[in-house]
Amino acid sequence: MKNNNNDKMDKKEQQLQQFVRQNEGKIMTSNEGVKISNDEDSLKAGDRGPTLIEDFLFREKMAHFDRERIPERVVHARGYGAYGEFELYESLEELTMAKFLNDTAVKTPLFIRFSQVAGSKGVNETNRDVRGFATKFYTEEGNFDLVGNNIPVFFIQDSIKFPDLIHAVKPEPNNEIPQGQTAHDTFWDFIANNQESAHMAMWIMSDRTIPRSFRMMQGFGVHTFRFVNKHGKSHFVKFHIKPVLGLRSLIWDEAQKLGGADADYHRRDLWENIENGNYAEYELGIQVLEEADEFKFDFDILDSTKLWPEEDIPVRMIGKITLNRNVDNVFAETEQVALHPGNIVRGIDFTNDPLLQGRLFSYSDTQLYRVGTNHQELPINRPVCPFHNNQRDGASRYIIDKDRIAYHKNSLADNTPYTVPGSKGGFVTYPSLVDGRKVRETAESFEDHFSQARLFWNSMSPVEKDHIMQAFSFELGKVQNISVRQQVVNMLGHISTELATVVATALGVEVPKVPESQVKKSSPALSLFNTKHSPKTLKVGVILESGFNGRETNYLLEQWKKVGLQPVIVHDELGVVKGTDGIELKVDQSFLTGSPLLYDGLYVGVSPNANENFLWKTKSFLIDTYNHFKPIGASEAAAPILESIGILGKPGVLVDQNPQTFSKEFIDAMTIQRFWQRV
Ligand code: HDD
Repeated sequence: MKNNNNDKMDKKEQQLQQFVRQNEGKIMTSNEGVKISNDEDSLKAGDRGPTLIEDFLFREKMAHFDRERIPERVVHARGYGAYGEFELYESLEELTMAKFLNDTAVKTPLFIRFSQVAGSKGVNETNRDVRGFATKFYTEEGNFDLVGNNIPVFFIQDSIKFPDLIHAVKPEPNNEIPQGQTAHDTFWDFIANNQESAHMAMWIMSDRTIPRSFRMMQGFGVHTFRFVNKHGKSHFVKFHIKPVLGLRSLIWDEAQKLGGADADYHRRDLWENIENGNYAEYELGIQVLEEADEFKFDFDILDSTKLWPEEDIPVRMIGKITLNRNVDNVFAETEQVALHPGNIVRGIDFTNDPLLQGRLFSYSDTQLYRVGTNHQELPINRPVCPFHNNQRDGASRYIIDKDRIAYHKNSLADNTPYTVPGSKGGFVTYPSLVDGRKVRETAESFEDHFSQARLFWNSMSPVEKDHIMQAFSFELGKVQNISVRQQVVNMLGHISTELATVVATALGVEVPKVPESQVKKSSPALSLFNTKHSPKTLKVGVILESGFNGRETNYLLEQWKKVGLQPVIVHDELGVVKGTDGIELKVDQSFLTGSPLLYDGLYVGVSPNANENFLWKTKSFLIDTYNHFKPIGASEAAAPILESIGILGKPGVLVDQNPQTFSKEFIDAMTIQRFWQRV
């Protein structure tokens, strides 16, 4: 929601306001300010004659249009963002001198861009893919960017392999197929031949890669970072972001079909909810490790293919993130935002993680190419604190530096802008000890690729395991090369014989005879089933025929809205639907514009006497909802319809015999969301 009151705006919003322009109600001019009298006819020699090159208004308009696009991001091209704030629960002074993590009175403005890794800018949003979760904190000491994903580990250990990974996952170059998907030969060939990916492969084949909403997924900083306190003491830290609504995912059949029903499913969900005041809320958490404990684990803490089990190193919640404001212009803000893991502030520092080290080069490099030399000056990117230095010029320089002196050290400007020591707020790199010969090698401690993949497998519920097996069977089933299929299944054999056997059978390849990991441990925190859920903002499709029970339906709708459910009234035509008791409801979607895929549950207020077409549509909505394991509610009159398709009395299918108890039971069913017992 937008603030119009300047006093209520945070620092970032105030800064952005200086650049916002409103065109409505204004005279049209050229970019040079010349008032335009006709914007529909180019200047021609005679009304049927050729256009004259003299037409400076045509030339300006067309040349600008010709340059409207900038290169899409080489990965994470499709994304969507929003502004918000971070509030700290308690001072972390003992761990870090970063001011935004010390002072609970400070609310830090931020911007988050969610994204999909593999697809291009127009890819549909429910494809199976890792989601980017990238946050720019506009702190009073400069910008801190946490450029993470919704998965805590990564495919590779050394960033020199990143171009190879991306070449393998992107559409195959000879035919540019498939778009934004991993279900093809080159991707799985890469995985099989770079077995450090085994752990990540398990995550991407889980339901994590088909989230229900950006508002219902986790974020992870992935790498091990450092916190440094004012005494110069360092701790290792991993960042976590947990959604207040709990974690929810789509199921595969739904995700595939949703691509057709609404290719903008995730951005629409975020945009609409923020517009309606249902702000997206998360908690920021950290796992903290003493420097002395660096070598205490059976994995290397510098290896980005490994997580720190939360049961061993608990996540401490340190503050709340709220996304509460949509952008004004997606290009100016979301497209031009330049995120970079190298943007850190005093009190936070890097580690030697070889994946992080390479990222520190790649992001600033890509922004220089994609957005330009002066990308940091753009409104979305500039910090909210003062910034001064001797960097000058470059394409599209915006700031006018009026000083004569643009070098350091100088005497003519009294050696300003001046540097400040660490004790006065200057950034000082943590003096970690580095020694060793220059080598192109992987550390031995990075060599175990299967233990945590097995830990992940052990931590899944039976339903999640089933989904993983189906996902591998689907993806590898799309792989044409039999040897690649076999190689991946062989790799899976090292993780779990059960998994490899099921997938091998589905694919018609050999069950591998390789020793499986002996890890028995599990980490309950990794299962999607172990998070707290809320019914808030879930959508209930409410199919109503004319003459529906007005008073009862109104009562149900009110009860549901009270807990934050969002009813969507569905009828065969748009307009209004009339019920008994003089009650009329506005129809939100017709059978044509709506879809059972778009609702988290369905209620039908339809009697078997409805016309044939209405009944047929109602049944098809019911069948899809049922097959996707989602809650179904029905008025008493509708019970025979449920019976006619064989779902009456099945788990999560409720009939309204008493509106008070039914409304509550339906809310509970919505909170549970999926009734896996149906199969
Ligand atoms: Fe990356 C974008 C996340 C490894 C190189 N990455 C990008 C974005 C996210 C991530 C969320 C989108 C930012 C936005 O919304 O603008 N990337 C990750 C994570 C990684 C990771 C969590 C592993 C822990 N990335 C990674 C490596 C490299 C890159 C190893 C190369 C050395 N990533 C890029 C990039 C992108 C990018 C090419 C493309 C567009 C951009 O940076 O701004 O530089």
